[in-house]
Amino acid sequence: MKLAASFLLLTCAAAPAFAADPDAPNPPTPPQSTATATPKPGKTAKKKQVKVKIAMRDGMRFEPPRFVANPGDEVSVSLENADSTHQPHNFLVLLPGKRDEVVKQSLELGDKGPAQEFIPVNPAIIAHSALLNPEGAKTIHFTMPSEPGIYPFICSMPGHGMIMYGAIYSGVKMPALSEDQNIPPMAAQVATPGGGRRPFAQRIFMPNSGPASIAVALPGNLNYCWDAGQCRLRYTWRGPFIDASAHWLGNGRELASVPKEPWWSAEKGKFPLKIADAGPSPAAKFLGYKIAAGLPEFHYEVAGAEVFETITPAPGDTGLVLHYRIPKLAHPLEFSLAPANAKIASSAGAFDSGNLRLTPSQAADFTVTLTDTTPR
Ligand SMILES: [Cu+2]
Repeated sequence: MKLAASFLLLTCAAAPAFAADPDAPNPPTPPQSTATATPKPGKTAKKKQVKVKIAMRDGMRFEPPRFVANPGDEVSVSLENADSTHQPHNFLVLLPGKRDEVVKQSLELGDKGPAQEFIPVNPAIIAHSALLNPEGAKTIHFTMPSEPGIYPFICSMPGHGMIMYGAIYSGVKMPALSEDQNIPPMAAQVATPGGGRRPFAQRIFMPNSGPASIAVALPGNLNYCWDAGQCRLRYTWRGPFIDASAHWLGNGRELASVPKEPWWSAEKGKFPLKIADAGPSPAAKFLGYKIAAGLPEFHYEVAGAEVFETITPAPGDTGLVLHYRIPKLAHPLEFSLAPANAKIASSAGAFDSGNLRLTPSQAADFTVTLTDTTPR
């Protein structure tokens, strides 16, 4: 008993100190914007400043391909030419809707191009950098115009602007990365772990989950977040996989963002498995996972029993199937899951108001199916 108690204490002490909600130990605000408000000195509020770092990457890409500002903001963009193929690039900010026009005009500069550093004369260019040679770095400053809108930015080197562009969302809502028509399709793919491949598993910081989370894109159109700290499925959503641009660009501790509302989320603080007649279960202990056919099989321990869990899509993408293997169980297993928006069924035993009791031999190999009942 004493051992079990000190283990629990240790588990608690290891939890992050900022966890106001034990189920959401990550900082609650997803990093939607790189904008930082200047603290108000005394009575006068200063203009908001937006500081962004943008790298010019191989394959003629700006990274990140987009950012958020507001009309009137003072914007500084620190540019770095990180293109390992040694191409020079520049950075032009344009008025909304002027991308094609300025790209075409820069192509028409012809022999005059080099002398003008490939920057045409056009009032639609509201700010620009000089040409950045390989490994060059420069910071440019400009003020966002008072009109809200989607302000394109481009590289105007001949042949670059057609694919090397991005967008500033100024006072305009930014769409999900995968649905953004104002950035190159390649840019969205690069910021999606796996580049749109399914199945795909990514260890990453996820919103509304513990710091040790694994996001999984299943074949079809379902995705889920599994919390390795708590050894359980946290939520599942349909549609595009996660957007990791904030994570890749930040210090690596930023949260990925989930583009769609989950159709099912686990109940807070409730672990689904309990070994019956074995007293209160200590916290589940994560033992690792392996990838088989692209899908992770999670391995953990509950009250001395080893559990193997794999999650697959239900036929027709109607929901998720949780496959459990608990090979050496000495006592019956109690299983409970909050239905939320799902209909829950099992391959053995029967759910009685969300609770299932299985004999050790039934628990050796069983599935639980969560069927999505939300209107689609
Ligand atoms: Cu370029």
